[in-house]
Amino acid sequence: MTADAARSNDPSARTPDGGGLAESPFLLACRRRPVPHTPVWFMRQAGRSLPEYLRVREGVPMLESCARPDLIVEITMQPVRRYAVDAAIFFSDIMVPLRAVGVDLDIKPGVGPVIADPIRDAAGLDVLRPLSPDDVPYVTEAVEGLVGELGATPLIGFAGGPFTLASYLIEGGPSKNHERTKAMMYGEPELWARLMERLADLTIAFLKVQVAAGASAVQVFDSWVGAVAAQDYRESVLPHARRVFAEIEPLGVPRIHFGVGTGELLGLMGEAGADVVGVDWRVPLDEAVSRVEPGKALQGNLDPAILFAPWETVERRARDVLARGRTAEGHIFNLGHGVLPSTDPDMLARLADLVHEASSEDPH
Ligand code: 1CP
Repeated sequence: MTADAARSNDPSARTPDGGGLAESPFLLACRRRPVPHTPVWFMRQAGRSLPEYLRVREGVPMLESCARPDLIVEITMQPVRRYAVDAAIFFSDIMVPLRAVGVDLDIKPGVGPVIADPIRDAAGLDVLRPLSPDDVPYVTEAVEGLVGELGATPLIGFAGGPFTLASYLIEGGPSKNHERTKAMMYGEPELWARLMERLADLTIAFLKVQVAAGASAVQVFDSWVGAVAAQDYRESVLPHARRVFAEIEPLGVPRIHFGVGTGELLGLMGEAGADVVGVDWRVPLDEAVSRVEPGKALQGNLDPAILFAPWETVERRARDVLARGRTAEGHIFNLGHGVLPSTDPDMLARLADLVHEASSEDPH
């Protein structure tokens, strides 16, 4: 495969057999087309719970591992080798583009992202300059390498959503209540809008780099946006989310929009323009269908904590998710949030197999 083919947005150009990728169950389900079985992948499937991940990460700080194409390729491939997943997710972090434009931050083990100088005023915005592909050459190189290795398995690129990025930048790190973030959103709407515009620009640019290098789909993780009431989402977040999805649309890849605790926001998150709305475990998928406008596929939504219960319970709950997912125009099976770090990898392996077996008996 040539580099040009890898960079093309025509999926059929990317596999030696000329069509395997376009016919992948994951991409078909994103497009609400019939599938031979319900596709499955797991948010945060790379890293965290895998012993082979912990081995290759030994002594390598998180942000350094995200800047090394050899490690990115290896870690992205690890869950694909282990589980019968229908898609790979690029190994990176939502903070990588911020670091790449010069935000002084670290990802501390056991804590998460920590920002040296939180953004609290207009002068703080200056650090958020536009991202160019030259800022993240390791992303381009790793995506190109992965597309070659993955063959007919699609690669999902991702970026953080503007609210979630804003929260880390304003709070200075992980936050339970997002109080400073909301204080700016409610109290300084012009400053908030300028910050959100710059973050949306970064998200768009980071997704474009991944798609240009060959990613077949993208997911926007606005993980913490469920902290916002619907009316505030509509006024203060939706315009920015809408711009992200509108600017990615011409690239021709499916776009997934995910957040946690977003039951009250599912309709608005659909309105933001993604092809697929991610649903956490709090809202059953058949109920989510009625909250999201027609013309969307759904992704989700087994509670990641279920994987700590006996297999019989996992199986019963997974079959229930599949049955409810059949009421959607397209369904991609996933957890309701990321794989929890102490999850037994064998449970995920059995779950991926079950999803395939149970859904091919009764295809969507
Ligand atoms: O499958 C994968 O793990 C792929 C890579 C991936 C993804 C998709 C990582 C690696 N991070 C992310 C996205 C990400 N990062 C999100 C959105 C997904 C989600 O909601 O879970 C968020 C909120 C972050 C921020 C972040 N980075 C946190 C959360 C902290 C908090 O606010 O509670 C943490 C702990 C990190 C560090 C991180 N990112 C990724 C890994 C493997 C790690 C652990 C760091 C380490 O191993 O040292």
